[in-house]
Amino acid sequence: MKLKRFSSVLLGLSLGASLATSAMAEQSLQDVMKARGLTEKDVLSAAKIYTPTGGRDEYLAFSSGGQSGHVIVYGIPSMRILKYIGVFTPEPWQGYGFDDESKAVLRQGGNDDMEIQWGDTHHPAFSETEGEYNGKYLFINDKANPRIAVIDLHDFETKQIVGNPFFKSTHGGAFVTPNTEYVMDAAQYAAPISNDFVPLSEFNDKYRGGLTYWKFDMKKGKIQPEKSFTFEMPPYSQDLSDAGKFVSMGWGFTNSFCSERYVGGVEKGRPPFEAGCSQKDTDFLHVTNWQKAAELVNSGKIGSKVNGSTLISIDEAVANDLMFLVPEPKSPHGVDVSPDGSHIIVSGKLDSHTWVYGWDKIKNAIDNKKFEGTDDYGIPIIAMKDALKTQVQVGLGPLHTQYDSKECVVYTSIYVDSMVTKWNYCTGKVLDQLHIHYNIGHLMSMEGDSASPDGKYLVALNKLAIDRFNPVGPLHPQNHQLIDISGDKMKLVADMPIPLGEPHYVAAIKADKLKPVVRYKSGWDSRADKRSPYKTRAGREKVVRKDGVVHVYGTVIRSHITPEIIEVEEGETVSIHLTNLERAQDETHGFAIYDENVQLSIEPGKTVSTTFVAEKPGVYPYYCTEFCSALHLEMQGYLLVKPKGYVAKEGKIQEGQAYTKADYNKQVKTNTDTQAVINSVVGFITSHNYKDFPEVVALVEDATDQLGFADGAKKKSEAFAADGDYQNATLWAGQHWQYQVKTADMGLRAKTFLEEHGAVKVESK
Ligand code: K7E
Ligand code: CUA
Repeated sequence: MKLKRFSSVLLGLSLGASLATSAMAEQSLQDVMKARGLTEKDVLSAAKIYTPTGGRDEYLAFSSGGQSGHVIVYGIPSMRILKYIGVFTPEPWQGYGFDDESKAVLRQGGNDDMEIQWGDTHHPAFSETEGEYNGKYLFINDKANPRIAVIDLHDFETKQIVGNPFFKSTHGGAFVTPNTEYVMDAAQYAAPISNDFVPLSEFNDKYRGGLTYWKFDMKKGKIQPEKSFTFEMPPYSQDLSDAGKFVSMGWGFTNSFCSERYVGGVEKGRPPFEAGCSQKDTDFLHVTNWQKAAELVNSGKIGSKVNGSTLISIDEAVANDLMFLVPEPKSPHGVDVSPDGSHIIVSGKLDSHTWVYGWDKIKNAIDNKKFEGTDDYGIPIIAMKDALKTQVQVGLGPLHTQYDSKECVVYTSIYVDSMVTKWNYCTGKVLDQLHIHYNIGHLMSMEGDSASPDGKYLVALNKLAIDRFNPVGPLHPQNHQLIDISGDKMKLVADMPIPLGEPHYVAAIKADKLKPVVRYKSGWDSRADKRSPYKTRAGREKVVRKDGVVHVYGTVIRSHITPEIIEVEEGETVSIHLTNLERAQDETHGFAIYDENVQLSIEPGKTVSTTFVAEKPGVYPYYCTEFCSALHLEMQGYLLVKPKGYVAKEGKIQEGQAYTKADYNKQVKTNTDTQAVINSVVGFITSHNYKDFPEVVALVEDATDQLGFADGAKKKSEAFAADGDYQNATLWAGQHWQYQVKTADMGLRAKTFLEEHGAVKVESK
């Protein structure tokens, strides 16, 4: 009976295609267009992004998740969301912030008094080698609780969070230098560098902005706070940053939007911040020489330890020619360095022009000490005319600029006018304008921040969606609009709602640059990226009481958790360590316990831990939370928390069924028949060139493991049968069959893969 069902799965593989054609499928393209009211233009747009089942995207976009504290990964052009990566916020699906290992990551960079449970993520940035995205790491900042996180792209997990020792907010991050020597992160709202109370009357003297250059070690994949340094800056409300490259290598650019140093107080009848911060016609672009600063810091010539970290004072920066100011348009937002490092484009939110600076001009002024004066803090100011190349009228409220693959061609987001302006910064000509919906913030072209942008597509990150989607209440999703920029004219192609906070920025990388793993080395602590001391192998599961903690060394594999019963006493601290023994792709198991706030994600190879105090006596079922197999629901167990001093009464566990010799024989017959099916699948695989397909090799390895377990169960059942214990003999024979089914399941997946990928027959050896 069981075998029949199983063979029909095999048969179904070859039959499926010829069955059932629905009424919908018989319609012509014209019929569908008519029924859905689509124009030819719509259908063309659809064809540009439609990705047939199994198809892959050319680019992967990593979007800030805004207030969610996550990163959102989606494909371009399909605009299909692939993953949310937990970064500053717990994310239960991934067990992030629930297992002990990730709790440790999440606590990094926080403040000691309170565990911060969220982040205001703004700007993701890829690690670079010679200005090109290398596909290794992604950085993202938290504006609210000034932190930077490092995400490892080999498994898409957050590995490190560092907190800024000086600032009370950071917006101008993350931006990387061309070889990821440093990750830039600028302050936003000025605050005292000391962590104590300072009255606002001392704003000019004691409140400070700044810019941190976080040292990054590409080999270790870690930011090194002890080798990082921070520029003290005037309280000008520093905003975005960008790093110079090639001709401007070694320099960084950071703008500011309130060089008025205004302090509001609307409740006291004072004009509000917005009025006081937009009075001057210009603000200041800060130009910093990080390469020279690093040399001076490393040789101990400048910098002092403040709050446990290196701070370069304004005076030191000025004395060593490390910091300069350039006037920039009123209330600027974005600063974007051209791919060759020769130009810097800044847009002022309250100016309809973008300003194009020439690095050659700025450098010339610096080299010749040609300044128009200094600010109140003694920082040299380069005159506008000595830095500026041109100003181009692009529309009202320009914010951010992205570079195209075509020389001198750029795209600027126009917030107030809700459009994208395509223009040429060499000729100063506007080339095209496209209306978007609505109020665009950032925009992003493919590999747009690298030394060689690909162009092709542009994504508009719109702040308001208003009427674009089905209404879902007063809080609307954001709208990412995909624009085809391959031709002369921009073409709006698709809308994608983003319902997870306000994503400020996105970065997109060529998908083939990423080579994420499908499984971990066995017993891997993925959060710290090292072998876990709690790694457990099949058959070595154990419970150890040590230093007042009950350590449970367990394993998970389709479809059981070992151990299935955990007994502790009330008040004991329990630390459960689980290793996923699977090698198959996409065979994750979850682990949840009633009423203990426990949810783990255990991907193949991973070892994770959860530690809690079993406070109340009671019965706590636990189970696997990923539908991993046909017997997923049976992947369960009990944590029994016994009252203090509890003495067990006599008596065995009562089973609901009794099995006989006939039951045993029936199960053995089923197993023999199943083995024949497995053998035929194995025959198919081994008679083909399966070794040319790494995916299949992995499946075969996994199937072999399962078959090994099957053997173990078979031996146990035979031993019990020999003793005449048909209860245990039948149950172990049933377990033998379970392992066989899993083996066959993987065998079939391998067979299907080979058939679909044109495997060829080989001579058997
Ligand atoms: Cu919203 Cu770059 Cu934080 Cu502009 S930022 S829009
Ligand atoms: Cu493992 Cu469900």
